[in-house]
Amino acid sequence: MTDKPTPETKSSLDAWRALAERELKASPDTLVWHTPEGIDVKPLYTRDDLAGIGHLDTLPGIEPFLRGPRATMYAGRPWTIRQYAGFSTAEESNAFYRKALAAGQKGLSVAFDLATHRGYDSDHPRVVGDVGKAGVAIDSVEDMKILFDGIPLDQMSVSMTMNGAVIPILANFIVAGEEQHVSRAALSGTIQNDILKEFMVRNTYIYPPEPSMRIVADIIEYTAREMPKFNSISISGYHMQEAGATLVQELAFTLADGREYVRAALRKGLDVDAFAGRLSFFFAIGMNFFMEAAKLRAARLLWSRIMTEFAPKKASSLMLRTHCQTSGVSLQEQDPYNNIVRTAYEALAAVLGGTQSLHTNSFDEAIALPTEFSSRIARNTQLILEHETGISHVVDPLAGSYYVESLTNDLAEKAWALIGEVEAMGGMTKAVASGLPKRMIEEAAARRQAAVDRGEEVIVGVNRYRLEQEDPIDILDIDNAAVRQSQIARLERTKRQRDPDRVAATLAQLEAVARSGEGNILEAAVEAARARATVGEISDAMRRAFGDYVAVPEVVGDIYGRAYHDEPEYQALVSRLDGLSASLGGRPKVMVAKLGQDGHDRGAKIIASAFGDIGFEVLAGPLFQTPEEAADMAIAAKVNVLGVSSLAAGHKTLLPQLVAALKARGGEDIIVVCGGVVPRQDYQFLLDHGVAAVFGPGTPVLDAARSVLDLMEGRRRNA
Ligand code: MLC
Ligand code: 5AD
Repeated sequence: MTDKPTPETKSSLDAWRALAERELKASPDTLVWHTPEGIDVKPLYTRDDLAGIGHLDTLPGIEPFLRGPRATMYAGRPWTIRQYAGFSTAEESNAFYRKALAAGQKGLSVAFDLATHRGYDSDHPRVVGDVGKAGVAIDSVEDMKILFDGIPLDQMSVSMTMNGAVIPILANFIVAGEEQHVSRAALSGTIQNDILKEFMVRNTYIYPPEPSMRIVADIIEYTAREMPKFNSISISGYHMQEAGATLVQELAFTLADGREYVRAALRKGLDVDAFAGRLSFFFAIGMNFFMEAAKLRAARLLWSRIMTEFAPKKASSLMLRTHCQTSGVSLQEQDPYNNIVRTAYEALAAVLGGTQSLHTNSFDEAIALPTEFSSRIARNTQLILEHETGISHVVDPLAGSYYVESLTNDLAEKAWALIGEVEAMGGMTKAVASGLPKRMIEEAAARRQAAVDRGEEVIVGVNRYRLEQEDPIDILDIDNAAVRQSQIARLERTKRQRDPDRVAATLAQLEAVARSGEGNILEAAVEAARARATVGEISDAMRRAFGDYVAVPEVVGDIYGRAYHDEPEYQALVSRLDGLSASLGGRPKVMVAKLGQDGHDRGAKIIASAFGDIGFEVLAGPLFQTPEEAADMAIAAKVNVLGVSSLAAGHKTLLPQLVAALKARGGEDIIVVCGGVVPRQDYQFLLDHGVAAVFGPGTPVLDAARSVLDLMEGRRRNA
C-alpha cells in the first residue's frame, strides 16, 4: 500500500461522491464545516488526505514526540489526576486536599484567592470582597505550612497557579518545605509563572512586562540550579481559549510565549539543556473533540521544531509535556448536570491527545466553586476513564486516523503561520505590547457569542432543548467576612512573633536586588519568607522597584453588529435605542465595570463590544476598581447605567458597596445591573440591595440590552 492515491481509490471516491450527492440531493461540499480555526472539515477523510504529511511514521518517546513524550505513555504510568482546588482558609483547603487524595486524586493543584494573586495581604482595603473567594488565602509561610500539613512534600507533586505574586508564593512554598524537613531539591511540582498570557487574557499581573519577564527568568534560573524536580513554568493556553481564542490562536500564542521564555532564560546565560526539560505547558480542552486531541499532538510537533533552533543536546529539551483542564466556558448554568457529560467528553479528548496531567471541571462550574459532591463526580470522571474504559493500554490510539492526522497537520500549519507572524513582530513580548493577540482573541470571542446567541452554535439546555423550569442545585457559599477575619487574626499573630529588624533587612535586600538587576529575586525572597515577611510585604518591596502595571481597556467593535445586522430582532432594538437617544438628547451611556481583583473580563468585553454596536455609548472601566472608584467614574462620566461583570464571587460584598457609594455621592439615579457568575440563590439578595437587574450566565446579549432599555424607559416614565 502506498500513500499516493491509486486509480482505484480515486474512482471509488468518485463513486462515493455520486452516492453522497444522491443521498443529499446536493453536493457533499455543502456539508463542509467551516470551523472558527479556518479549517474546513469535510464529511469524509480518506488515505488521500494523508499524502504529503511528514509526521506519520514517528514514534512515542522519540523526537519529535508527536505521539507522546514517553515511550509507553499511560500503559507505563497513567496521567496524573490533578484537580485544581482551593477556597477559603488554608485549614479548609488542606482538609479538602487530604480527602481528595484519599479518594484517588494523584497530584495537587492549588488555586489561590485573587488577593494573593495580586500581591495583597488579606487585610488590604482593596481586597475586601476577594479574600478566600475564588481560591485559598495565603498571607505568609504560616498559611502555607497549614495548607500542606500532613502532606509530605517530598512525595506529593504540587502545582501552584501563581503568576503575579509568583515570587512570594514560591518562596513561601520553599520555606514550608524546609520546615517540613524537605530540601528544595526534593520538591516536585510546577509553578505557573507565565506572565505573558496574563497581559493578554488572565489579568493577574502586578508589575510592567519588562520586570515581569525578569521575574520569570530568575525563577527558571533558580529552579534549574536548586530544584531539579520542579517545573519552572506552565506555559498556558488554557486562559486564551477561555477568553474566546480559537484553537489555532491558543496553540500559536502559547508556543510563541514558550519561545520567548526560552530566549529570556538564555539571556541570563543559562545553558538550554539546564532548563528546557523542566518547561511545561497547559492547554484547555473544549468540546471540539477530535480537534482538541489533534491540538495536543500538533503542539508537541511544533514545540520540538521550535526547540531545535536552540540546538539542545538532550532529547528531553525538545519534549512538550502538558497539563490539561476541561473547558470552563463550555459549561453552562442551565440544566447543569449536562456539564458532567460535557466534561467527560473533554476529558476523553485530553487523554486521547496524550496529556500528562488533567483537571476535570465540576458540573457547578458556571455557578460557584465546586462542592464536595460535584468535585467527587469530576474526579471519578477521570478514575472511570482510567480504570474502566481500557483506554490506558495503547499509546496514541488515534494515530493513523485519516481525519485526526489531517487535523493535526492542518492545525500545525495554521499555528506555524501565526507563530511566524508573531516572530515578524519581534516575538511575543512585542506582540503582546502591541495588543494584537488580545484583540484577535476578543474578536473571536465576540464572533462566538454572536453564533451562540443566533443559535448557529447549539448548546443543549441553553439555546436548544431548554427546560421550562430549573431547580436550583446546592452550591458552595463562602463566608468571605469570616475568612477575612481569621486571616487577619493570623497575620497579626505572625507579625507580633517575628523579628522586625530581620524582616526589614531582608525586604531591603530584596528591593535592592530588584532595583539593581543583579542577583536572583527568588533567592532574596526566600530569605524574606524565612523571616516571615508577608506576601503583601514581599510584593510591595518589588512594587517599589518596578511600579504597578496599569492596562488601558480597549473595546473591539463591529463584530456582534455585523453578525446580527440583518435580523429584525436586532434592528428593532437599534431603532428603539435611537428613539430613546432622541428623547434623551444623546445616546444612553453605559459603563461596564469590573470590581475588586476579578480580572476575568471576557464577559465585560463582549458586553461592551456588543452594546457599542447596538448604539449605546460605552465606557469600559479599568480592571480592579474599588466600588467607590467605580462610583466616582460613573458619576463624573454621567452614565445612565452601570453594569458590573462579576466572575469571581465577590458580588454579594461589592455590589451593595457600589450602590451605597453611588448614593453617598448623589448618583442614585444611575441604574446598577450585574451580570456574570451569579447563582440564582443570590438574585433576590442583590435586588434587595439596589441592583435593578441580574443577568446570569447564558443570558443572550440582546436580552440584556432589551432589559437595560426597559429599565431606562421605566425610569424615564416614573421621573
Ligand atoms: C510519566 N513518567 C513515566 C511515564 N510517564 N515514567 C515511566 N514511564 C512512563 N510511561 C514519569 C515522568 O517522567 C515524571 O518523572 C513522573 O513520571 C510524573 O509524570 P509526568 O508526566 O511528568 O506528570 P506530572 O508530574 O503530573 O507533571 C505534569 C506536568 C506538570 C509536567 C504537566 O507541569 C504539571 O503537573 N502541571 C500541572 C499544572 C496545573 O495543575 N495547572 C493548573 C492550572 S489551573 P520526572 O522525574 O521525569 O519528573 C488555572 C486556572 C486559573 O490556571 O486559575 O486560571
Ligand atoms: N477551585 C476549583 N476550580 C477552580 N477554577 C478556578 N478556581 C477554582 C477553584 N478555586 C477552575 C474553573 C475555572 C478555571 C479557570 O479553573 O474551572 O473555569
